[in-house]
Amino acid sequence: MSDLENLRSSLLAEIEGAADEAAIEAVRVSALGKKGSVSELLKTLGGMSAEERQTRGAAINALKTEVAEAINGRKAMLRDAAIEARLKAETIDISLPVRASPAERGRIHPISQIVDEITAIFGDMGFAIAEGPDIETDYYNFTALNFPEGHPAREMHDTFFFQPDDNGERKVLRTHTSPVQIRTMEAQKPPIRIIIPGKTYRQDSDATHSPMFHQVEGLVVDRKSHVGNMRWILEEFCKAFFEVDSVTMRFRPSFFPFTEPSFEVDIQCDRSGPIVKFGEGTDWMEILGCGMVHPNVLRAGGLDPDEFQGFAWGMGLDRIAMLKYGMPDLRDFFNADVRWMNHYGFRPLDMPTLFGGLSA
Ligand code: 2U9
Repeated sequence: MSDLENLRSSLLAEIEGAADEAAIEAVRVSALGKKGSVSELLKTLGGMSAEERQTRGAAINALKTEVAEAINGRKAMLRDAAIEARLKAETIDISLPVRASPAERGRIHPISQIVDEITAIFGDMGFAIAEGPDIETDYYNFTALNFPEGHPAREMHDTFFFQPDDNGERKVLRTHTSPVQIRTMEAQKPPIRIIIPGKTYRQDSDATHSPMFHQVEGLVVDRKSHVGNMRWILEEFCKAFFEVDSVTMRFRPSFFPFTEPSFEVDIQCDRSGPIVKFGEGTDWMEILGCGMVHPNVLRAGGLDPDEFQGFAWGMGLDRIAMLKYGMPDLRDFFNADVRWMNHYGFRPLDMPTLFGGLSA
């Protein structure tokens, strides 16, 4: 085989074997570059006789053309293959969402979560939700609830008063959700089973008190409702709410103008560790107040106390949320800090239910 044929077959083999664009470029430089094997051969033409140049020159030029074409062909093939591979690797699924949907990114505030949990528990026991205005009359907030004019308990509520209107009536920001029970008794006949979650207002502010806070109250009115029914309902509620199999509760005598007898209720717990554990331990923690609805309050709701009797209870939601979810400062609840919400908030699609779990 002549030297040209040798060079041709070795260059064509190298071209064929070049695996990527960098390799084929290296072959091009080694053959057709300034000091490439084919270029060096072309340089020898100058020293040849005219006759030799005609045959040898034509052969070298033919080799150069063939090698250049083979290189270009291989280069184009490798470029197409590289584009093909990149397209495959960079495939985009355009059906995927660009960013997480609001339902995945948003968070439910712990207070809303607690309201949803309590609603699920009492809803399961046949209670309805009742609501009423945040701005109340003095009558619904105090008088109808058996707070006599000038009674010291009115002062204990640290009420926010509005300026008197043209009739001299002074509206208030409701200090409890209890006016809603009066409005419900006026509007519907017993049996009544309602819970009233909502915002309430008192002039008080520190790490555990906020001027706007949240309560849930409950009311049952029927012909024969009694303290035993109340105790059972509150025990069932506490077991479900604190997600434990049993609770021990203590009913201490107390005083509220709107109930008689009245009780403050403690739940047994273990406060020795960093978080309070319910359903075990030797400590007590007050969680709610309750009592049998005072006859004057039934009368204010348009009901005859000789015919109907009822019981009611009230609970501060903010403190209960702090206890259940280990949040140390109440003021964070109302700071609208997204980082706090991301940490303590709940996923919107994890709705609290008794069968699926309240807070799991
Ligand atoms: C009507 C009749 C009776 C609601 C009740 C309590 C006891 C009670 C406090 C708990 C902590 C308020 O948030 S708190 O400071 N509430 O102890 N509430 S009985 O009794 C009613 C309500 C309406 C017509």
